[in-house]
Amino acid sequence: MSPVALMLGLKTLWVLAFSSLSNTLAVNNSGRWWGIINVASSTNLLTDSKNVQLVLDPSLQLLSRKQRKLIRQNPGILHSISSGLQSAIKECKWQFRNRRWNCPTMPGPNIFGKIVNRGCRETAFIFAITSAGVTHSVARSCSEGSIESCTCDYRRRGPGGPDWHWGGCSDNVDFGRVFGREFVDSNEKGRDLRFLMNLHNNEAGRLTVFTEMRQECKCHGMSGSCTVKTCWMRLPTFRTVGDFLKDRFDGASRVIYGNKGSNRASRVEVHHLEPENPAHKPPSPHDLVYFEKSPNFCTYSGKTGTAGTAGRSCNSSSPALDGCELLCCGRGYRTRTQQVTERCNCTFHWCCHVSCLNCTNMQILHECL
Ligand SMILES: *[C@@H]1O[C@H](CO)[C@@H](O)[C@H](O)[C@H]1NC(C)=O
Ligand SMILES: *[C@@H]1O[C@H](CO)[C@@H](O)[C@H](O)[C@H]1NC(C)=O
Ligand SMILES: *[C@@H]1O[C@H](CO)[C@@H](O)[C@H](O)[C@H]1NC(C)=O
Ligand SMILES: CC(=O)N[C@H]1CO[C@H](CO)[C@@H](O)[C@@H]1O
Repeated sequence: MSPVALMLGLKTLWVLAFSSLSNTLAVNNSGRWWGIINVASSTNLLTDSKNVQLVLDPSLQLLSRKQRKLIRQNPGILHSISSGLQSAIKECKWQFRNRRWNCPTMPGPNIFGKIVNRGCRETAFIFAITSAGVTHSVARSCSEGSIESCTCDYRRRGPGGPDWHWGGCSDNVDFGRVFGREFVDSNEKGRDLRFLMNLHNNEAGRLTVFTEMRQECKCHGMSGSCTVKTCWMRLPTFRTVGDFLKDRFDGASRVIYGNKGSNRASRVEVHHLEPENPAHKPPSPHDLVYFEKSPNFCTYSGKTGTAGTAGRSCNSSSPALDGCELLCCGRGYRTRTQQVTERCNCTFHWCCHVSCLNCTNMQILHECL
C-alpha cells in the first residue's frame, strides 16, 4: 500500500472512529449547557471581553465550541443565559410543586438528572421552559442594554398614522429567538426521535415567549390628551410563559418518528413527528411532544433517577394531585405537629419603623410514608 493510500485509510478510520464517538457523546450532550448554572457570577467574568476566565471556569467546559464562541461574540450574554436558566428552574419548581414529580434539581453538571435522557412529558417541559428562559432573558437584556451586541427592537411598526407611532423600545424577542436557536439547539444533533422531540419542545418554548408579547403604549401630548402615542412590544411575565407551557404539558402529544413512505427518493421528508394515534391531529408548533410514558415517580429508582414521594408534605383534605392519597401513591402518611414562629401583630411607628411580636403557633404537617 502506498503511503498516500495508507494515510487516506487512516484518515477514514479516524473519521469513522470520531463520528461514532461523537454520536455516543451527542446523546448525552442534550442540555449540557444547563451546567452553566454553576458558573461563577463575578461581574468581572461577565464583562471581560477577552474571556480569559471564561475558558478557565470548569462549568464552561460543558459548552460546545460553538456555544463558547457565541458567548465570546456577545459580551454580557452569559449572565443573561444564566439568569434565564435560573428563572426557568424556579418556574418549573413552582408549576410542579404539588405533583409527584416536582422538578427536582441537583448539584453537579447534570442538574435535572436522568429524566433528561428520557422522552416523557417531564423531559418535554424541561426543554421547553429552559429554552423559553433563555429567549425571554436575552430579549429583556437586549432592551436593558446589558448585552453589547443587541439593543431594543425599534423596527416594530404598527399601522401608523399621524397621531400615534411606534418607536418605543421593544424587548428584542427576535434576537432572543435567533440566539436561542443557535445556542440552545446546538446540543441537539442527530436524526432520531429524541432529538426531534427536544428540538420541537425547545422551539415551542421560544414560540410561547414570542406569541405572548403584548403591546404597551404611552400617551404624550397636552394634559393627557393622547394626541401622540408611543408604542412598543413587551415580553410576557415569565409566570405567564410557565402557565402556558404547563397547560401544554397537560395536553402534550405523544408522537412517533414519522417514517411513513420512507424511501430513497423522499429522504428529505422522512424526519418528522407524527401523532402516535393516527386519529389525533399532528402536533402544532406550540404543542409539547413526548414519546414515552412517564415513570410513576412514586418510589425511589436509581434507574430512572426518581427520588419518590416519601417525606413529601401533602394536603390531607385535597382530592387533587397534592392530596395525600395521590401524592403518597396510597402508601399513607404520618402526621406531626411543628412549632412555627411568625411575626405577628405588627405596628407601624411614625416614621419609619415597624415592630412586631413573635407568635408561636402549632402547625399540623402531613408527610408521605
Ligand atoms: C388543602 O386542600 C383543600 C381542598 O382542596 C384546600 O381548600 C386547602 O387550601 C389546601 N391547603 C393547603 C395548605 O394548601
Ligand atoms: C395580637 O393582636 C390580637 C388582636 O389584635 C390579640 O387578640 C392577640 O392577643 C395579639 N397577640 C399577641 C401575641 O399579643
Ligand atoms: C422575635 O424573634 C427574633 C428572632 O428569633 C428576635 O430577633 C426578636 O428579638 C424577637 N422579637 C420579639 C419582640 O421578641
Ligand atoms: C452517563 C449518562 O448519562 N449516560 C446516558 C446517556 O444517554 C443514554 C441514552 O439516552 C442513557 O441510557 C445513558 O445512561
